[in-house]
Amino acid sequence: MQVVVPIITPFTKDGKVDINALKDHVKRLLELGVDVIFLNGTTGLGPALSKEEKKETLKAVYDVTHKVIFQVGGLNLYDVLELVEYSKDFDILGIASYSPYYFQRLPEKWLINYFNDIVSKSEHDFYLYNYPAATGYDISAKIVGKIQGLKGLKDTTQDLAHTLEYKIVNPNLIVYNGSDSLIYYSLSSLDGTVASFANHSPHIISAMRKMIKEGKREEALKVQMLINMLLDVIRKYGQLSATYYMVEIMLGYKVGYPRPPIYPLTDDEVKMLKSEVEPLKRKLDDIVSGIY
Ligand code: ELE
Repeated sequence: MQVVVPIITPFTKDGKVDINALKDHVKRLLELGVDVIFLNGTTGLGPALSKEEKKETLKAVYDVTHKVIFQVGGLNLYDVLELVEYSKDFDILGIASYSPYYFQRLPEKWLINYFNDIVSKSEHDFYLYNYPAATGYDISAKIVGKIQGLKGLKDTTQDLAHTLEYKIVNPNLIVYNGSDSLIYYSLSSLDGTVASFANHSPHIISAMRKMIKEGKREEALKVQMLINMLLDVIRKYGQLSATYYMVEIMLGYKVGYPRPPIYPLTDDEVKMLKSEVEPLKRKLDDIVSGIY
């Protein structure tokens, strides 16, 4: 029942990675029950980071914890393999990659080659990040069987049956679902959740995990429903940007800014976000207080 956070990448106002903010954020999330840091994912704006920035984030986070999955994917395999090589100096849990994206109608064989090329060069365990809505490719359970030496997989779809299929085909795979709206189900029936929500509400997910462990299913589901209501609010403001501001609203500290084209929210938007979140936050606080 692991809680994995696809961590945001904090930037300064002028668009540089804010290393100290990143390290502080990691420390805080670990204290609040997060088990693993997934670096350079979607929420971390992975596709918008340079190769050098990806190295920089690994180095920074590694100072705080070794419980890291380092996402290396990209559209230039030579850059990807450079990051794989770079990761060898770090004693981390594993590396990960999404599919090559943007270019459509790539033959399935090329997608398999891409992942096999990464696995064959890596000394670390490999986790596949399947996010069909973003990449245009669904690396299904059937295709995954053709990739050698896979340790685990993060499936970002709203379809739990799709995610479970990987477990059916290979019970030894570590399988996570990456949708915030399915955290309860991922914790209950998979190896855990990769939740962008854990950036600002790790204590709420930790409390939910405890409820599930203690058999308090109805209470845990109530938390999931409130999370879904909160997601509806957050998404109106642009989830990738709003997540930064949610950290201050939920946890009380600032984590820097997103970087355009993920634009920062205006002061008015932050105020509105806060006022819409507050009533739901109070309800969640009531349910989880004392539990975590
Ligand atoms: C999810 C995204 C998906 C989390 C990452 C993640 O950021 O790397 O809104 O469900 O499509 O993939 O947060 O967001 P939705 O693993």
